[in-house]
Amino acid sequence: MPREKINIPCEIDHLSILSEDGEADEELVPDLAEDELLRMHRSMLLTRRFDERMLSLQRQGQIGTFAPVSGQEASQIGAISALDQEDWLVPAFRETAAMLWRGTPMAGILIFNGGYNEGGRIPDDQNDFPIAVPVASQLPHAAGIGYAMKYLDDDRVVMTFFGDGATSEGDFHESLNFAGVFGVPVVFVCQNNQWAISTPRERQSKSKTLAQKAVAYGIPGIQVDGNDVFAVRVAANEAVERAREGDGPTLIECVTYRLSVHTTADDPSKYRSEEEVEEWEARDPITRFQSYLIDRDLLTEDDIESLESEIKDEIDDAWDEAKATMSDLGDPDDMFDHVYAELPPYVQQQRENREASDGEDD
Ligand SMILES: Cc1ncc(C[n+]2csc(CCOP(=O)(O)OP(=O)(O)O)c2C)c(N)n1
Ligand SMILES: [Mg+2]
Repeated sequence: MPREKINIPCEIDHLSILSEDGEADEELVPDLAEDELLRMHRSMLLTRRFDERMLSLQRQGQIGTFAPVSGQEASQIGAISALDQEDWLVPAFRETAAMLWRGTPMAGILIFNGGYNEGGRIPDDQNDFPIAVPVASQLPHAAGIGYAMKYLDDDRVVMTFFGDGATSEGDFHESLNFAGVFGVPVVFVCQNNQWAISTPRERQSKSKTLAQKAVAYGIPGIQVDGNDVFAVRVAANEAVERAREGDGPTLIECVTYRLSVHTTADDPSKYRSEEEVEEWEARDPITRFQSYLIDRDLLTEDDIESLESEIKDEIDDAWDEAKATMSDLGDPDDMFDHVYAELPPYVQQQRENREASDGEDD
C-alpha cells in the first residue's frame, strides 16, 4: 500500500481592517449605517466606563467579585452586533459588552454582582443564557440550542463566547465536533485575550493559531484582529449568514487583550509586565474606532464629551436603582437557609462571620 498525502484544506485567514491609528482599508469596511456605527461606539464606551465603575464599587466593598472586560469591547460588540435580537447569546463570564448590547440592564448586572441572583434575570425579549463560570461549560449548551434550531427548522442563530483557555477544555472539542457533524447554526467566538488567569497563550496550545482548531472539525475558522471592531464584524457577518443559510458553524478567533485584572481577586503584576500592558493599551479598540469616526466627521470631540457625561448619568442612575433594589431584597443571610437542614460547622462559622460583619460595609 502506498504512502500518500491527504490534501487537507488548512489555510486560515487573518483579517484586519482598522489600523492602530484608526486608518481603515475602505474596501473591507463593512457597509453599516451611521446610526449603527454610533451605536457600536457608544456601547463600547459605555461598557468601558461601566467596567471602571464596577471595579471601583468592588474595591469599596459595595459589590462582589466580577470579571472586567476592558480591552475586549471590539471583540464583543463587533460580534454581537451581527445578530438579530431574536437570535441566541450564550456567554461565559466576561461578556458585559455583549450583554449590554442585547439590552441587559446595568442595574441587573450590579445587583447580580452585589450577590443577589435576582439581578441575573434575563429580560423577556432576550434569548440569552445566564453567565457560565465553569470554563467552556456553555459551549455544549450552545451546540445543543443550535441543534434544536436546526431540528425545529427555525432560522435563529446561536453565538457563544469563550476564552483562549477554554480551547483546552474537552467541552470545546466536543462542541465543535458535534456542531460540525450536525451542521448546526452556531458561531463560536473565541476571545484570545492572551491570558487564562496566569497561563499565557503560548502555554495554552502549541498551535500557531486557535482558529486552526476548526480545521480538525471540518468547519470554517478565521483569525481576526479582535481590537478592530470592523474586522470582527465582517467575520461575524459571514459566520452568521452561513449559519442562517443552513451551512453550519464557524470558529472565529479574536486576537485581543485583557487590559485589567482577570477578576477582582487577581493581581496580574505577579505574572505579566507593565510593558506588555502598555503595548496593548496603544492598540485600544475604543480610541482606534473613535479616531476613524472623528476622521469621517461622524463624531466630534464635543460629541464625545457629551456622550461621556450622558454615560456617567446613566451609570449613576443604574447604581441608585441597584442600591434601592438590593435594600428591598431579602436578607443576605438567607443564602444559608436552603441547602442544608443542619449547617456543617464550617458553614455555620461563615454564617457567624457574616452576621458579625453586618454594618461594617455600610
Ligand atoms: C472548569 C473550570 N476550571 C477552572 C476554572 C477557574 N478559572 C476561571 S476563569 C479561568 C481561565 C479562563 O481563561 P480563558 O478561557 O482564557 O478566559 P478569560 O478569563 O481570559 O476570559 C479559570 C482557569 C473554572 N472556572 N472552571
Ligand atoms: Mg483568556
